[in-house]
Amino acid sequence: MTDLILALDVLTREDAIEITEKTAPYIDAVKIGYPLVLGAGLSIAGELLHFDLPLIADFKVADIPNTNSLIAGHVFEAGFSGIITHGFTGSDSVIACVEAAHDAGGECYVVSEMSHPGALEFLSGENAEKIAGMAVECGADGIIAPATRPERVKALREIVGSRKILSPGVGAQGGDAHIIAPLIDGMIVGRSIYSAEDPAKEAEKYAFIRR
Ligand code: OMP
Repeated sequence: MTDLILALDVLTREDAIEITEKTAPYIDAVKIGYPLVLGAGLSIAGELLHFDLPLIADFKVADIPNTNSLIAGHVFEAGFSGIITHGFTGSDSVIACVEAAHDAGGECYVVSEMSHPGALEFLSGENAEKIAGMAVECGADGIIAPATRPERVKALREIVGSRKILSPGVGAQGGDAHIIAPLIDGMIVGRSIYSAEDPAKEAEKYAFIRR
């Protein structure tokens, strides 16, 4: 069974509420980040909590430990239950996010390998494997790994064991839900759901991964 995580990268409060309301029966969590928070304000998190779904903050936090702690503090105070942080900043920065998450009873996921083509320049291969290993050592709850490269997800699974793997890249970026879902714990899908004419119907198409 794999969770379906809606990447809600819409730009207004109205669109965010409408799409979450329509898709809520078919999804397991909502991930929001800069596009929506810069458009609608951090208070959108409190509004989305009414749908009773876990909220993941995708700010890909990438700063010094103190700044990471301050950012993560805001995130968990706003009601999120998970945070996505970058890992290339090093273990002290990652630990700052992990500690803030765990203090709040939440989870921290570390970006290990990204899904877009440019990731192959820096955030892939040996670097990604080093980051995944470090994420485990730092006590992170999981990693982000690319649905666009299932063979890489398999390699990273060898490193993270039973920690969660959340994977974006299905749909608009070309990843195949049938291939990736059995390998991961959470499938992150954005545009193919929220840009669809009928987002609920589109989300329901992924019901097979949740069984
Ligand atoms: P769609 O491509 O529209 O399905 O959205 C994918 C979502 O996952 C977006 O919110 C991206 O910011 C995010 N994402 C990636 O696409 N690739 C990554 O490597 C990492 C993330 C992420 O951390 O969520």
